[in-house]
Amino acid sequence: MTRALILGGTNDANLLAEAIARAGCEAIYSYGGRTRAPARQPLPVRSGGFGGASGLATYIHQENITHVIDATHPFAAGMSRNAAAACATTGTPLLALERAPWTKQSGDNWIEVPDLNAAVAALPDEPARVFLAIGRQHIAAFGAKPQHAYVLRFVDPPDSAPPFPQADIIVSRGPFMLADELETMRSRHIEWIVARNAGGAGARAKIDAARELGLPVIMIARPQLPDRPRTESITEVLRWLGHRTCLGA
Ligand code: 3Y8
Ligand code: NAP
Repeated sequence: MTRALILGGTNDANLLAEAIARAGCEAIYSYGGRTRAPARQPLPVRSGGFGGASGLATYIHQENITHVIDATHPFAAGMSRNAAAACATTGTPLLALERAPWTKQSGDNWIEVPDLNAAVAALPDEPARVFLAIGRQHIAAFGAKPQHAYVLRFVDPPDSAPPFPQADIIVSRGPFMLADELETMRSRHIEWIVARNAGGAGARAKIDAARELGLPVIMIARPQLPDRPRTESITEVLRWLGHRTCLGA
């Protein structure tokens, strides 16, 4: 009998949960517990860390998990690495539901950088108005350039002041629409955008808005993830789960 664990926390994971619930497969949706009011799911939900790869391996045994789907965000590298390790030690089938990275299109003005520190270095020295659309966990590095006026976007209200004097915080979860991104950038006179290459549709509107406004985007490349089977297709995940068996057929 199939019993899947979905490592979630993304738009794609939410769509997968709907499809799995419709197919009648037994599954548990897992959040890392990062946000105060995560999206509701049509499946049983658990929240919070497992306690490293070994904790996840224990969870797999205790919960009789037969399949693990890594549908986390491409920058959730720690979770993905732990999932690969735990599935290897327990011999549990693992499949990543992973969206393709965004690719530069004509009209895009991207400065592609390998990591966060390179993104800070790529900002100009003269003061500018910068849209930091990278959440709140990794903004400390921008304290190295306090001369800029930053516009930040968080899922939940901040619990501490950002490490630079000029910070205007938008509290909003995705997915984001082009018209709203254009309005945000125009009304706040944004000159630079910093983004992670999340891929997918839920946060690409800022990239399209930057192209329309001719604004430079400092695009942070994805971290290296372990080699594991991957797909972009929810149908493929259902086939991989053998969803006929989920219905006990
Ligand atoms: C808790 C689940 C949906 C899902 C929405 C997608 C789209 C918006 C792209 C911008 C970029 C950012 C951030 C982002 C994206 C979707 C999707 C996606 C980027 C939720 C969610 C959880 C999180 C965690 C949160 C991080 C933060 C990152 C905001 C739910 C809404 C900036 C990543 O406050 C915190 O501690 C938040 C932390 C990890 C990155 C960071 O370092 O701050 N996501 N995002 C998941 C969990 O607990 O397991 O609350 O319902 C999911 C979504 N995030 O409803 O359609 O691609 O799927 N999320 C980045 O790309 O840089 C937003 O603002 O333009
Ligand atoms: P991370 O750095 O890769 O993981 C750090 C630790 O958080 C993991 O080792 C694990 O703790 C726990 N964790 C992460 N995701 C989990 C999940 N889905 N279920 C259970 N535990 C989880 O994670 P992150 O980048 O902070 O992302 C956390 C969550 O937010 C993920 O669900 C991810 O899909 C979502 N998200 C992240 C981003 C992003 O930019 N990173 C963007 C959108 C959504 P233990 O080691 O204790 O097991």
